[in-house]
Amino acid sequence: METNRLTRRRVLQGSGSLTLLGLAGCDAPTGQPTDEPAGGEGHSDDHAGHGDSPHGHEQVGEPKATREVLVNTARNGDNTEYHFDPHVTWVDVGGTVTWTLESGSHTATAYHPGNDQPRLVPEGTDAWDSEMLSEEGETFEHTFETEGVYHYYCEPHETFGMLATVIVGDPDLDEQTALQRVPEEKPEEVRGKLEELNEICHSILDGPHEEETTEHGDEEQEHHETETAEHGDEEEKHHSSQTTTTS
Ligand SMILES: [Cu+2]
Repeated sequence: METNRLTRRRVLQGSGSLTLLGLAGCDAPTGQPTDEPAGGEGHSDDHAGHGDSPHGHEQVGEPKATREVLVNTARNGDNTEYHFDPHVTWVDVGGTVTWTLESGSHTATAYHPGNDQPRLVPEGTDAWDSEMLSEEGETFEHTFETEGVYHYYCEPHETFGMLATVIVGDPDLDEQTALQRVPEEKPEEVRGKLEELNEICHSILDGPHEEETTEHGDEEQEHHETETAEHGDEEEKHHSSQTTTTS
């Protein structure tokens, strides 16, 4: 219990700014542009650390028949960042997601036993794997026939937190394999990202006023103050050891 809690806190901290961004974006998926133009801007300034775009969380407001996810490597000063953009995308049952490579070399690979991974996708679904996408504009698509939450990752960059999620239909999150267990054997960066993705799934599907959401918000704040420095270091280490292995 104690350990769990600690992990969870670290995890929340590690991805604090992102989570906030995600939640903020999903808070007002419909009426956000007209209501608070100035406030909105102030908000993103607060989390400038994570860069330019809001990662399209605002667009996740409803399921669609087709969705596109951009896959890229971005330079942010000395750091290299790897992204599925948006991190969480939402399609109808029977809907299709198309991944388009913008830069770098990446895969979109389901957390599925068929890909030698723990199952973080619904039971009874097939394994899918784009294999390496390395030419700009190259695409991979998958059609999702089964309602549920699907976590997936990039093969070369999983351990740097290059993970993302497809939500299909309107699943009951309490019954989703993907949200039931964060695999203990995964490194912290991966577990942290999974926790973050789970939070975003809840914020999208539970609505903004659930008790859960408020509770996490508090934890996160409290937490922010204590460990920021430590995390900063970790991040640096990460990115610099990374730079050599890519592109
Ligand atoms: Cu990648």
